[in-house]
Amino acid sequence: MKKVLVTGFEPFGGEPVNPALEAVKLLNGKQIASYEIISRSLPVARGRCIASIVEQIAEFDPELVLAVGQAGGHMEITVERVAINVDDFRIKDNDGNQPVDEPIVADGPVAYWSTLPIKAMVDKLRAGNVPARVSNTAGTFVCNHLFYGLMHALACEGNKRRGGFIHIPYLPEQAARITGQPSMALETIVRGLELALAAALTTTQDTKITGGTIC
Ligand code: PCA
Repeated sequence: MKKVLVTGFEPFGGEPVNPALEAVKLLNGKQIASYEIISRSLPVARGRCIASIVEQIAEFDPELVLAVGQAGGHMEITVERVAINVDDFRIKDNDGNQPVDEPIVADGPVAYWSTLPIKAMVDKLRAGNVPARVSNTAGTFVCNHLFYGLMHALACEGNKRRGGFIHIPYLPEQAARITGQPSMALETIVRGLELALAAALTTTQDTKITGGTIC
């Protein structure tokens, strides 16, 4: 059976859990649109997370790769449009790195687009009653770093497999501790990821519907 690799990050920034890892663990071994889902964890570490996903791609030979990360403060599941070639870390990663304005790939392109149908994915989530939107920035921390590294690796192979990134909100148990932050139940996040994967696997030409912002 054809495979899909879904990754989730380990906890970081002092949090005991990362909803991305909790959610992707629940997808491991499932079947979506005749594809087998393989989920794996990644370290929140500059460089090492890219090396790890590249190894996982070599091991499983997936048709599609979806990376998932926590975005504290987000109210919806956000499907990322673009990864940019810069590391500008506001906090240290789990290895203690804190680069400022450094390229992820020296002499790499400024940015890579997701090669997933981001509009169709958002549409499918909303139709399934899961709050979602397109996001035009994955930040400048480890998630953007991994997203850029992933898209660079896929481009270097000739884009024979598709890839992209999704950010998800805090879990209610995290928001209850931090206070004043939005959250989403784990079961809703998991259902959202399943819908997003189903849309990505069954859509080759993205839907032309607006997902932009004014500023
Ligand atoms: N979120 C962070 C890094 C790991 C994660 O889950 C980010 O958005 O960069």
